Amino acid sequence: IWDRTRRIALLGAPIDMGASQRGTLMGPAALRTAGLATLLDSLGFDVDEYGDLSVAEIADLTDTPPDKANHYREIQRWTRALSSRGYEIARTGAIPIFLGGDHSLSMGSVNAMARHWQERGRKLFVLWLDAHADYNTPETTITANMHGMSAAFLCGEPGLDGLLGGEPRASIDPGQLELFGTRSIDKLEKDLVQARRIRVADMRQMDEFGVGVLIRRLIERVKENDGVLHVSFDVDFLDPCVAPGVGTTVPGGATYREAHLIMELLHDSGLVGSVDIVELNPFLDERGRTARTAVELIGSLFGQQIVDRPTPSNAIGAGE
Ligand code: 6HN
Ligand code: MN
Ligand code: MN
Ligand code: MN
Repeated sequence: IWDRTRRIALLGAPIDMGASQRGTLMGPAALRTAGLATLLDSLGFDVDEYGDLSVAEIADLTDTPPDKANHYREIQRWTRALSSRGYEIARTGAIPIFLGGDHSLSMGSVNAMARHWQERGRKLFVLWLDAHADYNTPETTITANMHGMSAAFLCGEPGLDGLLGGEPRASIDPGQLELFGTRSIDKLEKDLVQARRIRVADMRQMDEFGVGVLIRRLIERVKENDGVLHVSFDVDFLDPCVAPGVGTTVPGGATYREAHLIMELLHDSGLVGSVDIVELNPFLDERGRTARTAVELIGSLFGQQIVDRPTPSNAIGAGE
């Protein structure tokens, strides 16, 4: 994809009603302040800045909200708007980066990308970099927070069926999702993840095998299926020492270097077609550290390196 596409589209989704803590609505502004567009420009991309999405004008929502889905109406407006805007942007041929905002935004962004690639006969694989599985439904949830339901919704789980209204729903198969960095999962959520046979690279696997092996395994699978990869990057994937600006910190996350290696390997694969950066909460951040770290990681994902050289010769598939 990258050989052909040197254009990136930035779309902000200032949304925080999917989470329990307010403040992620400042995420897009913080990522811009940390220099995201300038960095991408310096890496040779043309950056299309679409600004922040606004959903104020969407009315006429008549379905019955589920019992356990906080702020359903607001999230519904966002999901519909993101899905249709994301789809339009994808059609321009640029690589969309969705700037969050809490993780409920992925219900719109990933739906848009899945629809886009489906129409082109290609499967969308989704890498869910996150401390959490986000695989709850209104049935299983303990908190009723919708940012904990986005991955399940995208895999076609029932319970939020009216969310998209007239927008086409383009669910992915559970086999096209990979949870990565998981270290917090609710009881019923875990049962559902296991029943659907979702691939989970949890922190123990990261410790035992290292991120290089795990990410290369995913890359191979995407290639075998002629797929395209969407990276949904919840900044709580990172260890709280590196990324304190998050409402849902969980100890024992990815280190700075592990995260960069993941991004570097993904870059080299040439398979990444879209990205979410979510859950950054500038209200909780320490002097912009988390925003800056997130932007540095996006730099690695889009080709920033110290020395321009091909992937090391001991890499799987090198020399092909
Ligand atoms: N996130 N499993 C918890 C819940 O409320 O369902 C946490 C969800 C966190 C969501 O970090 O995007
Ligand atoms: Mn330029
Ligand atoms: Mn998440
Ligand atoms: Mn999370």
